[in-house]
Amino acid sequence: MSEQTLFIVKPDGVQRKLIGEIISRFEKKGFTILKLKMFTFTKELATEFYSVHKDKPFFGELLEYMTSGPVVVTVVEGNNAVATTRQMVGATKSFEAEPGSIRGDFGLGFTENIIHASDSTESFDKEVSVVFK
Ligand code: FUP
Repeated sequence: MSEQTLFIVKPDGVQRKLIGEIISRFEKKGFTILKLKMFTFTKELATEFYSVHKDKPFFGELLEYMTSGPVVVTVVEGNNAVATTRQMVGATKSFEAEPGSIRGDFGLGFTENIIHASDSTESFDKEVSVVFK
């Protein structure tokens, strides 16, 4: 079933010059790129984006990192997009992520884990409205 989802190349991914590599993987997989934008999160926008985590102990660190430099947000469309994208991204802790996944191939970090992807269509709807408002 064709679906849309969103991924964000996070500040460490941009700094490490992985934008092209990451977008290329999604294109080669067969996804259609619908929207693409580079911007830097303000504290306010990052708080809105990660509102589900706002009471977590790691929230301060997460906010600091997400606002530390530019990100690239992309909306893609294709078969089973949400689950397939999560699989391509890999486990949250990059040091545990499967080789072949983006986090598994390019990182060792936890907070700094290169890429974000929506975890459900509900999250996608919320996230797209925050970053493309
Ligand atoms: P994910 O869906 O894989 O991006 O992970 P989560 O939604 O669980 O967490 C959002 C982000 O918070 C993660 F990408 C990394 C960061 N995080 C921490 O820094 N510390 C934690 O204990 C949990 C998550």
